[in-house]
Amino acid sequence: MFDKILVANRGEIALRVIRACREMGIQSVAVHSTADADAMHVRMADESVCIGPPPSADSYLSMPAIISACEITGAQAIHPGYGFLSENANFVQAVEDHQLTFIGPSAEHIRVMGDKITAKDTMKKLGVPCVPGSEGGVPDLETARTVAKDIGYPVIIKATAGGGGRGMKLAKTADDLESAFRTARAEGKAAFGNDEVYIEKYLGKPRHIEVQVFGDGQGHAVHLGERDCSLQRRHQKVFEEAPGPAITPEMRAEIGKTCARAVGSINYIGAGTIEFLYEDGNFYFIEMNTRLQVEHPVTEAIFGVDLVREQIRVAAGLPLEFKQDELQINGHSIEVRLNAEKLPNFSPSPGRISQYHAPGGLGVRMDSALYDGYSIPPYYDSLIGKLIVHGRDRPEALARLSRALGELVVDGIDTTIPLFRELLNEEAVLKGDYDIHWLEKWLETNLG
Ligand code: MV4
Repeated sequence: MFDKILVANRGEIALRVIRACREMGIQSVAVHSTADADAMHVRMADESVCIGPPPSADSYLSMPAIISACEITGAQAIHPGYGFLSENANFVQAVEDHQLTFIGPSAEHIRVMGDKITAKDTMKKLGVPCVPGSEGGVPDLETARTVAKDIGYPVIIKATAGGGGRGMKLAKTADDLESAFRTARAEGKAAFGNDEVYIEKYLGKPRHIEVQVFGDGQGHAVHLGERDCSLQRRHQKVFEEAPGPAITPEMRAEIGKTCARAVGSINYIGAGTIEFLYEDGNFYFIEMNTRLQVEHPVTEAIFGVDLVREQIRVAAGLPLEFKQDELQINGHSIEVRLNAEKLPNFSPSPGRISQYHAPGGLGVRMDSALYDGYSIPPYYDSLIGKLIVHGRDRPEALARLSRALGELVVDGIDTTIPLFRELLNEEAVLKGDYDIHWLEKWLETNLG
């Protein structure tokens, strides 16, 4: 096992990793920009290293600065958290070239899943159900017309280097195809330097269901059920839950088995998430994320496992601490993402926290790096914390969420907390009866 791990991140996820290290008797090293000298992750780690000026490109994204920080402190492994360098295959390569361990998947798996066409091709060959669409890339407009006519309109054109909603264009009819094709290409080229696109049948009212998988890198893999993350705004999740309210135990077992078999057969190591659109009882693969996700705590709550601990164990060459048949779902969990944003436009709201009070009690987990008097710097994303509740069933989790939101105090800045208090009055949220478009429509009606 490692003696010392460097955490290449900030905010609540850096705390999350430091906490796992401490429970495992592993020393932790925080890295920080000059804007984060007073940040909680710096205080909570055993050691810290300043790695550069405020812009992420010069600090949290600086590979030489982070690798140097390992060499200075003697850290043997790097946990990337989410975002930043967590899905950067070149970084994994650089880490390994320096005889350090990346706590996460191989550079090759990150590369394969980072290209959406190769990801889909790989999953299809492994027996994972995919959205009907083109075989690989679509090189020109003529091919696009043939494919679209074949699968039937509406279709969606997606940039292979995209993901998270970028470089994606809908063509409702044949009249829209040329424009959608050209725009998706241009966006892919501009944003990612890659103009390759592919085509899928457009699903009109799906849910976003993602399956948590975990591999030991030796061909053994398990699944930890699904999360329903349909409540999103501009491709940013705001409310996530596990298990999915629309998923039966039989469907879970079937899709879970398919996903675990798929990642086991490629010797995947660490945590991964296989994203699906779910409509009319069918799962359709869209993307795979090769990182620990923001919403991992809802899975931890219902399975009673520490996913970061397991990431560290498998990176050190140890086996997983549980087998598939030992994983049982207990109750229901919901997470809400608390952002420093001003409603109704969700504009960033950095500034000083004059008062912070975290909720507590049975079934309440608050993952946040806030403290009284902390100033949220304007350079990074607006996530200030995650409130995660766990109950014996969904109604109990909802009641607990409502109660915990009532206890939570974040003063001095604007936050998205009032939004959750309102959402908990909505029939659709209370019943779990929503799709990926529900929240945007609700915001339009209620805040627009
Ligand atoms: C789709 C789709 C409908 N049909 N693909 C958006 C982000 C990226 N991960 C995939 N996305 C979508 N792909 C087909 N074939 C609709 C979306 C989509 C969406 C997906 C998940 C959660 C929220 C969404 C909001 C708008 C569109």
